[in-house]
Amino acid sequence: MRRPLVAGNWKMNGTRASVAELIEALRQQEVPAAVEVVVFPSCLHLAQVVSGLGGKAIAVGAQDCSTETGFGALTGEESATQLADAGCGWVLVGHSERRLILGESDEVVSKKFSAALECGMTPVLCLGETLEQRQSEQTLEVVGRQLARIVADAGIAAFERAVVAYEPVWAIGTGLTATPQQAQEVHAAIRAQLAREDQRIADGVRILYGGSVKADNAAELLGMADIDGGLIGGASLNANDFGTICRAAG
Ligand code: G2H
Repeated sequence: MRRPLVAGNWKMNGTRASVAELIEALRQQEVPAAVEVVVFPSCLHLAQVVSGLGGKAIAVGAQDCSTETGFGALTGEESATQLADAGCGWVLVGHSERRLILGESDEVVSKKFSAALECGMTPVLCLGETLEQRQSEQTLEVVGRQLARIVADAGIAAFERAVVAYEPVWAIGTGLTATPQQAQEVHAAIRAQLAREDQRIADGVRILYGGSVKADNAAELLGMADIDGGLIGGASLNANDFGTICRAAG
């Protein structure tokens, strides 16, 4: 009932030449029609990727957006208005690298989430706990608090047009992966929290797992009941690995 979704977060990687090669390699990949695929290149390469993947069933998103919509004096920012105009239908909000390294608060994440929706984009809301929080058994509390802030500000109906990604910080780019059972437990808790607001919306929302998903562990993770796809970092830079992960989701 929930269409599998595989998202590739290219992070701060790529040159025009390497992105051209990656586009060409992605175009060669067979992806089941049942699986929805979106890639998130650097802002610098959005236009190149939108035009390079044109005609392929791979959508393009941005890794971040401004809290402000429209146009104005905000040096270095891109608004969801501009990103949508550039051909992006999707945007990541609240990735842990932005929360922890760049100091984005729940308030800022919430504003970006609403800005994306206002401009007709699908926000992918990233949630996750640090290693210290997991070790002190605060995982569900931390993730629940991050989610509650968005539900309170945007309303549960917003989740009919949004995707959630659970990314344990300790598993991001470290080679450590949550076990399928650890991930499933948090995914189920996220869905239960949304279900307390609206069962139908909770049943329909897609919850992705992210954190060192690779070609060889994807099938097991994506096979769990409440894991509806993956947010893939490092492995999305290799078209063969990314294609394998997309096929595992189908
Ligand atoms: C988590 C993930 C993609 P990686 O950040 O967002 O990255 O797969 O490299 O852990």
